[in-house]
Amino acid sequence: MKRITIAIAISAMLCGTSGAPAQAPAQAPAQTPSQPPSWTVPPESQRCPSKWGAGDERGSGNHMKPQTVLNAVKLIKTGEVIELSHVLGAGMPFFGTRRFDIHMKRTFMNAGTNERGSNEEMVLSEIGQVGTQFDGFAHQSHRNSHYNCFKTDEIATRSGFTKLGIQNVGAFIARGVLIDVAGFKGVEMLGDNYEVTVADLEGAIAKQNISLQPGDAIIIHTGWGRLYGKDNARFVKSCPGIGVKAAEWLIARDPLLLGSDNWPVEVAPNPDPQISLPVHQIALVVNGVHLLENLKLDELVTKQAYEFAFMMQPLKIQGATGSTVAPIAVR
Ligand code: UVW
Repeated sequence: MKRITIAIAISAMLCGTSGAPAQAPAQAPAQTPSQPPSWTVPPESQRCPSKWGAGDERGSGNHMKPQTVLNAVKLIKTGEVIELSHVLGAGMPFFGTRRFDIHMKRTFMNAGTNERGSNEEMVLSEIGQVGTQFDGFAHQSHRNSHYNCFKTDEIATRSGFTKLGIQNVGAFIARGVLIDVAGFKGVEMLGDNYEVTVADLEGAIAKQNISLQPGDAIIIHTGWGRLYGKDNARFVKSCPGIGVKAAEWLIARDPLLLGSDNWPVEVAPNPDPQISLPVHQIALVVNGVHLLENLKLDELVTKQAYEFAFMMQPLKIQGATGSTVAPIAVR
């Protein structure tokens, strides 16, 4: 009897006296901001249909044309291949509760006199959003509204997105450019929440004697990747990167994608505490420009490879929000 009473008491503590599930502790009421946020999502009337047309799902991926490939291939002079991805494994830094668990299904012997042994693995992971990763347009929204005003509640199902899925993206073979902002600033790594400015981008581009062209895969080196796999707690706690102004400046150059060696491409947290990862919305929701995160840029930077053929094929996962990828630079 005593045991039953204790059990009832514990369950009452967990569920509340009404038997309802325990509520999260009430949050402190949001303080009235003293000034408006530094950026707000433009209304649908201003961003839809996208410049690629009503119903378009490819956004900046529309840059991929045969001529884009031919232009990129012209940049290959020696056949040198530089890998831009980190190895997938338990030692990766993870954003939030993301994980990557690999379980080996160890050797089993097949029937037959040749005694053929087989091995394989089971991977449990947010496979679209871990490691070096490519963001599709289903990944982010403004409230219920995605790129080109597709509505979350109309396209999201238990088995994937019926629109904007990563399988639609296709292969990227395009001109890649590296903008070495850390190098321009004379440091190995920008500060923990340094916001890359338009002047930084312009300065680095001028120093490197390159120019941006529509359809480029634009890759920004912050140096933050030096922490990847070495100090993962610091890597994901914050990061230097582009802010709203630099993102808008880059997107006005009409890129194929924006990539970086940090986890969200953009500065985090945003210097304006009222807004959360605004560059994710500016790129993915408002303009339909893809993001490429957690790039491994050390070799590209050391070799001062500022212009190259960029190649990448996202995994063709039906209805997924993104893809772990292994892009390469070839020159
Ligand atoms: C977020 O959703 C913040 O993740 P990522 O930076 O991986 O796009």
